Amino acid sequence: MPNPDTERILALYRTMHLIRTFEERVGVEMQKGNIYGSAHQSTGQEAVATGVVSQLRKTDYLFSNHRGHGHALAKGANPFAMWKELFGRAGGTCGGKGGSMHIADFSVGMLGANGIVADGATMAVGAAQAIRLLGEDRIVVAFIGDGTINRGPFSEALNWAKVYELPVLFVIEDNVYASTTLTKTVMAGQGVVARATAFGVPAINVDGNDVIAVSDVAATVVADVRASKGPRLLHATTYRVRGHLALDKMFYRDKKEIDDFMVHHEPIGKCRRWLTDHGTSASACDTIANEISATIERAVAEALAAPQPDARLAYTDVQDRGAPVWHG
Ligand SMILES: Cc1ncc(C[n+]2csc(CCOP(=O)(O)OP(=O)(O)O)c2C)c(N)n1
Ligand SMILES: [Mg+2]
Repeated sequence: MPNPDTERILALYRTMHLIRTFEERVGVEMQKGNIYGSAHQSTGQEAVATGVVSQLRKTDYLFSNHRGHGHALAKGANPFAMWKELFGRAGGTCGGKGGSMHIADFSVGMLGANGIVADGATMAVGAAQAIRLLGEDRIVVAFIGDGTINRGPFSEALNWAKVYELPVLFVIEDNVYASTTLTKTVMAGQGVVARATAFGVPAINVDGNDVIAVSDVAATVVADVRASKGPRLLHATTYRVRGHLALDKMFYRDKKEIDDFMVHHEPIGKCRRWLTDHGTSASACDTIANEISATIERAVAEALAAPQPDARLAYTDVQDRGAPVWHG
């Protein structure tokens, strides 16, 4: 008899593949000089975005950070438009004017990546406050890096979210590094969960390399937030396989660390093992991977062939149109 969970796990497997294939191609296109600005890959971290977002509704809001491609893809952003954005082309998610660190797609609740470390946390709290004031039936999730929790706005966000018991889930995507620094060497106290608990925010650890575990734990915390029980924090431990930026040569770490992760903890292989152990054929898994490779191939080709944005649109979609006067 087929395992009742198989369809659900196959969907998680597909999303992780989409993110991995997208991110690995980012490295290739960066080397070729096709991507404007910087781009940060989330290779190795796919189970966190995939597992958490699997418990969200399209109408829920998501805030990302500088490493945001996976979050956007998991939330349903269109990879064709995302590639156009990375290449600075018309038809990109932000009209080709934002680039990797500003990908947003309001139609699926993806309210934006952003390059200012920790500001996703405070913006998420603002959105949660708006939801409360408007009486809307949705929640907010903010993906935050392990290094980011040492910035002041993170504490401010936790405090405000708890004081007003706002519908926000903070997901700490702990990939061990903050740029080139081992985060644990610059972090005081007893860790992420203890820090959240100090603010009265219930928090829980999860193996962020196990997409089924992330999805299952997220089901509980998302349900709590949805039931107006106030903010929650999920600390997902994972690993950043690539450098901080796509061009980072990673001189600050031993490559053995990466090999160890790929052999023992890598999330897509782990999920594939679950599937094949529970009756899915290897060829069915390969078909998913091949379909996704073909999609990314087409998306990249289409984006490279797309025109540059119309120069006359340079001052549209910006908050301040440049007039040197105060509009107070
Ligand atoms: C306010 C601010 N300070 C510094 C930076 C430079 N910076 C970009 S990413 C980063 C490290 C973030 O580490 P972490 O939160 O662990 O996220 P990860 O890159 O590992 O996903 C830093 C210091 C920034 N973008 N914004
Ligand atoms: Mg980190």
